[in-house]
Amino acid sequence: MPRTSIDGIAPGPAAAIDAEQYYAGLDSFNVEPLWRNTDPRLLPAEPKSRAVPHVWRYQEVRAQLMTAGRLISAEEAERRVLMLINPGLAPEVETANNLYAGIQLVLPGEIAPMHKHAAAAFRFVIEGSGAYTAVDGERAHMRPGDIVLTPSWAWHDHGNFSDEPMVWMDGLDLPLIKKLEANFFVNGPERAQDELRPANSTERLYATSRLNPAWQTWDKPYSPVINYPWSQTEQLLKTALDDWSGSPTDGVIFEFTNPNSGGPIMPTMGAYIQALPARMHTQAHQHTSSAIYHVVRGRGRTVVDGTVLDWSEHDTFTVPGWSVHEHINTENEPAILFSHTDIPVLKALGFYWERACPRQA
Ligand code: GTQ
Repeated sequence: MPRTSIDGIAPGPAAAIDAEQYYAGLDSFNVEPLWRNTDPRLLPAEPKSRAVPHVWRYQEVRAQLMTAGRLISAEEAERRVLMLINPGLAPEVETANNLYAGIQLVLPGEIAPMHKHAAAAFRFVIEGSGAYTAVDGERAHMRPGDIVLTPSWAWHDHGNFSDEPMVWMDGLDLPLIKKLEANFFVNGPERAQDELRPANSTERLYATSRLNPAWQTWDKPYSPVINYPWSQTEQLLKTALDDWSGSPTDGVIFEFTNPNSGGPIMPTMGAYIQALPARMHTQAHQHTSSAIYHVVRGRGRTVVDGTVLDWSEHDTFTVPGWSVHEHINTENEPAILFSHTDIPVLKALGFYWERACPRQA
């Protein structure tokens, strides 16, 4: 039988092909040979984040933010925010792989004008009382420790009617939405929204997680709750610490939930509050989700892939995905950490894995 040809090319000995010339020529077709791949992140034995463990010290960031307060108004800036850039991910605006955090300042009398975007956000209040965030026509008052949701495509503006500066941490899913190329943004028709309902009415309506208003219809993929007040969170942590030691890797930890589903506050971000009992040294573990922690109270350290992150009140630090980490409360009082994570994304797609590890310290 005569040998057949492919595409009219008669089969010949492999030696007839000049390999270097072949590889050099592939560029012009925008293709690369998989068998010569040099990107270690393409098919690794296990993931290794480009994000690095890092602490942003509140006293340093706050000083820079207060200088910004003299440099530019909230209105001019639209949002007067110092964005926390992960040194391993710069120049991308990313604090962790899928997560963003920034520290925002609104001075007395200022309004951060109305806008909305597809990216979802929440605010964790650091200092000041008496500012509000208006979300889809309802004002939520902001006190330290409150978490205020401004979900995907919800109108929001912030105003400070008090006589002290308001500082909060913004948490957004921006890096993920950027990667998905699904972000949209629009400025509002006014500086601030008209009030459609009494201030804090949603907070009062969902005052307990066990009684939901049965006449409310809610078909959005995020929590209807605008404000999770610190007064309730703090009380719960206190009483839980009396009775429970919590998880070996995280102490007494609670997830902020969507009361309709019991699931995360938003499809792209989960939010947690945890108390590490006095002197607790947690067991180490790793998980595919990333986390950004904000220190609400206390002092301690977190060991992340051998790097020691020392933290104290109002510092923000990041734990990259799949890094081995353990928390140490160095004080004789409970330490309280707020965190946001991309757990809902990884779980929804079937990529959430976690494993226990030997301690590093
Ligand atoms: O307040 O809407 O820190 O759109 C970054 C992007 C805050 C906000 C940020 C934003 C906002």
